[in-house]
Amino acid sequence: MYWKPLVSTLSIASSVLGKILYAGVNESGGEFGVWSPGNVGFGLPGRFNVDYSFINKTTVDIFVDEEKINVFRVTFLMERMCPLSYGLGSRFNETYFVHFADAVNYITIAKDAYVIIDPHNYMRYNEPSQQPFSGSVIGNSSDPTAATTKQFQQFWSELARRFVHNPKVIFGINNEPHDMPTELVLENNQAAINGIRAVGARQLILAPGNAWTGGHSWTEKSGPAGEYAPSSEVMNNLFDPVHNTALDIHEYLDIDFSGSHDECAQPGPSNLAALTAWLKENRMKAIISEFGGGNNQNCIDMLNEMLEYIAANDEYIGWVAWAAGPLWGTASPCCGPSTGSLEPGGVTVNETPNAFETVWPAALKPNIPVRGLKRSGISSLR
Ligand SMILES: *[C@@H]1O[C@H](CO)[C@@H](O)[C@H](O)[C@H]1NC(C)=O
Ligand SMILES: *[C@@H]1O[C@H](CO)[C@@H](O)[C@H](O)[C@H]1NC(C)=O
Ligand SMILES: *[C@@H]1O[C@H](CO)[C@@H](O)[C@H](O)[C@H]1NC(C)=O
Ligand SMILES: CC(=O)N[C@H]1CO[C@H](CO)[C@@H](O)[C@@H]1O
Repeated sequence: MYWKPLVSTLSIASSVLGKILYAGVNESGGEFGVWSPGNVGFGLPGRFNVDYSFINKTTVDIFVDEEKINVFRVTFLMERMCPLSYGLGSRFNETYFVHFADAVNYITIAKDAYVIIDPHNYMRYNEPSQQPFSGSVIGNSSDPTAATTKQFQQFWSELARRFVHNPKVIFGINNEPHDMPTELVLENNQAAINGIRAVGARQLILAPGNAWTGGHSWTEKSGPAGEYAPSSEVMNNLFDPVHNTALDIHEYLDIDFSGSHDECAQPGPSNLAALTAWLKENRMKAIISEFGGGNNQNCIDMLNEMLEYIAANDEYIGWVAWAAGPLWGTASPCCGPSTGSLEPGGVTVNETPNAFETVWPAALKPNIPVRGLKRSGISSLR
């Protein structure tokens, strides 16, 4: 419905300005407050602005008006959107949905930026108390408590139907699937795409791979015994009837790619090279929707190096740093305790300036192609 073929002058302009269409931050918080090993159901449904929250509108204003970014990835928890008593599917908790939609509408309508809708669930549902490892893998037919792939499709149909008239949303299918058959990641991704397209929604979709959707391991097997196929063997079978699906890639620069260490040891360009070649070969695009490095000169250099690499390779259409969000406080969502979050106005545990005042101006802001970013029209690959 919002599909418009791009006129040729636009494509010329964008090739002059570079291909990075989206640049921004994660807004993490909607999935908070459920961690409690052995205490199933802890934090559900949760209290808005106490256990969970989506955005601080003042900091969204700062990011859009002063920092000139054009995209936010807004996380939520599927067990809150679809309470366990309803099951995964088309029946939502309308209270939770209204708070989530308020965040999405603020960013997309009031601020005219894009939002990546992110069910932060690791392709699992029903038991988030030890995420990312707890919960039943969606579509696991040997697990009677698992939600089915069909239910996941119904969930996505309903979510897309509610945003079908909002051209500035982007549908992120799920955060970081891992330790499951890669063919099942594909099957669930395809079900989500089918569900979204079935209601007439034509906006950009982001599909994750297996193994935490890591860019560096895209062409490698995963699982404790290497039993799961590389994402590269499987994800080129995705089919989108409107050709508006990109891959959703995460890439942290620390030793084990987890984003939990201060030091950076994994260079973006060489670690992404195999993925880049695969994307080129398969004529696909990707967005780096989570990445980060600590508050130190080596990480700042390596972040700049990765973002320059992303800008130089047309296979990448954007990046979204991890993470801002209203509930981090002095906690550090990425890269060691002394780094802090990207939330404007915050400090670290040591009461020193957080990453918004250190890493952001040194390594992220300089890489925002302010004039080249997509500012209008339906979310798309180009
Ligand atoms: C829906 O969400 C609200 C707000 O978190 C909560 O108070 C309410 O109990 C939830 N309802 C169900 C059925 O989970
Ligand atoms: C699927 O469920 C079975 C039975 O609960 C379990 O043994 C298996 O590990 C599950 N598979 C995955 C990928 O989680
Ligand atoms: C929202 O952000 C502003 C600017 O950093 C800050 O002054 C305010 O306290 C924040 N509000 C909440 C509820 O965290
Ligand atoms: C790198 C990092 O800290 N990632 C964490 C971000 O927050 C989610 C929960 O919202 C964690 O699961 C990730 O590990």
